[in-house]
Amino acid sequence: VNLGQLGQKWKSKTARGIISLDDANDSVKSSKKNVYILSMFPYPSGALHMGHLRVYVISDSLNRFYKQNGYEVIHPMGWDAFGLPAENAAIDRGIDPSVWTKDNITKMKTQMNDMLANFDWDKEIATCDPEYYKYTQLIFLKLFEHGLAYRKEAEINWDPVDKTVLANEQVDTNGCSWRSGAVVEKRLLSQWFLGITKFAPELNHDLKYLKNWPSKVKTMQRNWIGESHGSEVVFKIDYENLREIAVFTTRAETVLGAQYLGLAIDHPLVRKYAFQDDSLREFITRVEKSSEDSKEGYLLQKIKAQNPITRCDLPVYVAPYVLGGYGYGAVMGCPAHDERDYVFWRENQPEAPVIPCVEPIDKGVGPFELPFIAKDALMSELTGEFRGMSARDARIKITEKLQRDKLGGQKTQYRLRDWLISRQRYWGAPIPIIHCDHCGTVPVPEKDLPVLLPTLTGLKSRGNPLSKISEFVDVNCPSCGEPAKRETDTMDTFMDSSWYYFRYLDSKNYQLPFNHEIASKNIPVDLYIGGVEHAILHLLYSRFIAKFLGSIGMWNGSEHQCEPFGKLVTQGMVHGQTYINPDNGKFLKNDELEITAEKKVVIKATGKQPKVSYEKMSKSKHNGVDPKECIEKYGPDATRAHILFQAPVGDILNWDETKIVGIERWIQKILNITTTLVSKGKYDENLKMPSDLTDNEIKFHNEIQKLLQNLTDSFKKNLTLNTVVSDYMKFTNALEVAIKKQLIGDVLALYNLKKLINVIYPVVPSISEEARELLNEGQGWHWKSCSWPEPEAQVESNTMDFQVIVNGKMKFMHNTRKDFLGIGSENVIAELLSLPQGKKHLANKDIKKVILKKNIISFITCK
Ligand code: ANZ
Ligand code: ZN
Repeated sequence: VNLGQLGQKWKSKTARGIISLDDANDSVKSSKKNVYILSMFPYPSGALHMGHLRVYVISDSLNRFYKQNGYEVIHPMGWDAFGLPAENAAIDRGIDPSVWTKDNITKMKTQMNDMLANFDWDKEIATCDPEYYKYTQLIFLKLFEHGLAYRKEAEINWDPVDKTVLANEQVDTNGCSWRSGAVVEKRLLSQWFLGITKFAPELNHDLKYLKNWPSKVKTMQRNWIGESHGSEVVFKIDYENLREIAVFTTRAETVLGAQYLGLAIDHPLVRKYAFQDDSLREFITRVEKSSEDSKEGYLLQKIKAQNPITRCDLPVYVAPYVLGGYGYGAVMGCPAHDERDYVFWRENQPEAPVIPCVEPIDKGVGPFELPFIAKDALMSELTGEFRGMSARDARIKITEKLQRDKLGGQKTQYRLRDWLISRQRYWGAPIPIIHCDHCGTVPVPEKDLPVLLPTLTGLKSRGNPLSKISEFVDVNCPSCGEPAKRETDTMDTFMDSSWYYFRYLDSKNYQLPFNHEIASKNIPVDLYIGGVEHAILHLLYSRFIAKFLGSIGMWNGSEHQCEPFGKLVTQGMVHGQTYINPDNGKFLKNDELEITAEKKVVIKATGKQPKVSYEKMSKSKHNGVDPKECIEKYGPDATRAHILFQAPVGDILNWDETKIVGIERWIQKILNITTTLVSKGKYDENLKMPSDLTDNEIKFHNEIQKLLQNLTDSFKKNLTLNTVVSDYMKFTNALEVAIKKQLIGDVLALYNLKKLINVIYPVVPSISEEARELLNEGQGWHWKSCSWPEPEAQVESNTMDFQVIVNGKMKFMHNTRKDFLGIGSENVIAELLSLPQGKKHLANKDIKKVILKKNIISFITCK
């Protein structure tokens, strides 16, 4: 058969879903439970790539499995449709980004149908659809209302050619834009932020409830949030109207050895000082420009900081290694106990001593090496009342004292920063804010949502066209009615994708983003499948928004601490076969290679063999594979089975098409078995398992039940979808052999063929349907039920294996009826002697003793 054509034949039916489940028995139907299976929605670039194919094969197989098991499956699909590529394509081609996007959506939907992915298209959403972004804007307004959306000056990466803000990841190591190549400038701009840091404690602690997330992903989230337990220490100063500098430390006990304070270059005090100090301004400019880690500091002559414990005065430096965005942007420098502080102090105060305040527990007499950074230490003799105390105890005591003196106390710090969502771009959800000279920042009233993106007939230039469209910008203030200006920034597309799984559940709701009850019933999503590249940002933003929406009562997730995703599966990447020229290390194209008569791949030009490896698919490596071509060539079923079979879902998949023949052979076998059985005669559609089974039939039956149990577990518990395919093959082979060798009767064969046809449905749906049709046509049946075959009880055999032991050595096994030993030793010996093995070991032997016990027949003989 031509598998490509077969896929086409069944496409419309199997892609639409389970065609036969309605015929499943009523007990299944009445006990329907919900399960929400979600795969990360794609950016509508126009074509599916192998990563998409892999993730949707996984989610669709599970979707079909759960449907067969009587679940009400929620399996939606949509489009993460805002973003830069649409805008750039529109500029290059002079078309509206929405037109380009809609076009691509149509193309990709066709491809999803071609791969037989069965999505609930009635739930479909596109984030660029006004009916969707209306609610993205509403969520923004809710955040604003709760003080979680605010505008602040921030230093951003500005691309002067593309006229846009760039994310840090879009600036290369030379400080140039990845797209335009221009040298990126730092600019201070007013930007919108979301207060995700307010949720940092929950985002960190609730990770412990995510038992079904890969621990790797949880670790990445934990590191990103970066919770750190320590102390705040306040140093008194007297500079103009400023009275104190606070620092964050995880080593409060080292306050006794603090020798200076270090401030980040954007610390407010430094900015203030720089107003009156030209050389500080020069220093700052120099440091900002240089890409190296500068060790040079700048002493603020006019400031002294008082140590809150020792009351000594300390010098204050501007120290470029101190990060502006962490803690208080200030450190207490302890050269004796911190590597960076040590380096800084040596550089800036080469003559000054380095004074330790803690020492090794097993110090001995001699000096010890500095910096001494172990946390497990004793307070040195210089520390007065703390002397001899463990560093840990001193840390607690000192923090308590600071707290009493109102000069600090316990403090938990997070590395996580607030989320910058402003984009100076057209193709995104407009931020629903109006700037009024009289009223300030005014939210757009909910009734006026959505703030529609104006349609553009032709985007000509890069940058944000919104600011140039006066119909968009010039509005009246909703509060005082005076002329005002609309905000022209649009939102980061991560904002669109932070709540889409709520909207799927209620995508036709035109009053609310989603209904409270529906969301509370179905979220957390039972199974979320997607790429590990989203392990940090997308998942963190989604968790934040879900928790926020929970906190304002939009849904109730109390049992799950308002977590959006119950189980997370991160699928591995698909790597392509890459050929490298051993002479020059260049990646070879297909047409630079040929296959020899011995079926070896060689380089045309040199006849040499290329180096073969598997690498991430990319244009430059000429190793990309197009899912579309694959599906046309091998059909959707073989492609799906191949993808699952090649690697466990979480592993890298090395795409090797030569291995697909194995899958094709297996599929062919199923269809052959079906035709063979059809030719054997006509049977009743509702055939039951025969009651008197022969030994061979019992063995066969029991083997199949084991496979069915494995298959059920693989789908439900372990998600080992690669072993699903190998178990399918085992099932098929067992059936084929049993029929060929006539080990089982036709009724039992047909009975199990029906199971096989149903059990393969999740992975190869159109093959399942084809075999069903062959069977129905051949037998004149109307068999439609597609429900999952539960494993049946094992049947106990009438026979068993006996070990035959001669003089303590196991010689052979004998399979015979269970009551064999009851017939007496004479008869046992007689039966054994009738076997070739028995003759070999027992004939002409003088048997002294026979022991019959359980499954053992033991002989003692004379030589
Ligand atoms: C004094 C000290 C002594 C420190 C010592 C360490 C060792 P984590 O665990 O990452 O939270 N620190 C605080 N704010 C900083 C900033 N804005 N930029 C750079 N470094 C900063 O690290 C906390 C430690 O990092 C703090 O503890 C502080 O140095 C430094 F023997 O304070 B420590
Ligand atoms: Zn106003």
